[in-house]
Amino acid sequence: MLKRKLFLALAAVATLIGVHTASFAQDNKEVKFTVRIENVSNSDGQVAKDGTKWPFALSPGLWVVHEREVRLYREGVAANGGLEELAEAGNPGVLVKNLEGRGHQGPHGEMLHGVFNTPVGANGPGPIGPGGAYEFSFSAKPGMRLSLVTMFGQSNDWFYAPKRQGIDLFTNGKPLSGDITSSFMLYDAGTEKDEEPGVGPNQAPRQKDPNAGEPENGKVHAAKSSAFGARNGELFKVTITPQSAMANM
Ligand SMILES: [Ca+2]
Ligand SMILES: [Ca+2]
Repeated sequence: MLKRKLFLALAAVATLIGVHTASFAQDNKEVKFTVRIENVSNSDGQVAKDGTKWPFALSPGLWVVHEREVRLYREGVAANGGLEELAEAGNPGVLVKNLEGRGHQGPHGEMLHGVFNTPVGANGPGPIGPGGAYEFSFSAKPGMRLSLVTMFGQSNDWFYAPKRQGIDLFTNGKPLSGDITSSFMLYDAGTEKDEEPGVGPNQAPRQKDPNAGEPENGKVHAAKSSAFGARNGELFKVTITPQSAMANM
């Protein structure tokens, strides 16, 4: 079983590498990066106040590599429909559609985006529970930054994202490499009133429909009241690996 799983994981990575090398091989200034989002939370689960154990999970999400600020969310501003869908239902589909109206070249600068929705080794889209991981790759050149959003599973409307400007992919021309987990913040989309994570009746997988829950009518804000906001490295890990050698192929 384990061997097969590893094979599938390697096959998935090989596919990603193949696609992106073909698309960007002409521009040797670009560096190919691979990002891995891993759920490193305790496989025994998180413990609710009533003793219920529930698994920490992250949803499928959206990544964007951009020159100008991309504004997937703005603190202090009401969430748009796309962010609400991501934060409440773990579905990046509407956010992706919003981005497709913007050109890759133009007033917003160069931009590329994609969805991560299939866990490494899995056959189809789904969230990642303890031990699970998403991976995606892209090519970028100096001046570009990475943004991404993923829902905190079993919350009402929480999501993780880096600061609004995104994460610089280069410093003085040198590509970013290593653990970037601390660059992510936990936000409350302000669209649905919070229940205790993992046990609330209006959270997936318990809610009756994807939009179930009491409206919050609030604005996007840091989920400061939650202890989870300070537990990044214990719950998930994000690493980025540049493969500079590939840019010269
Ligand atoms: Ca909320
Ligand atoms: Ca809900």
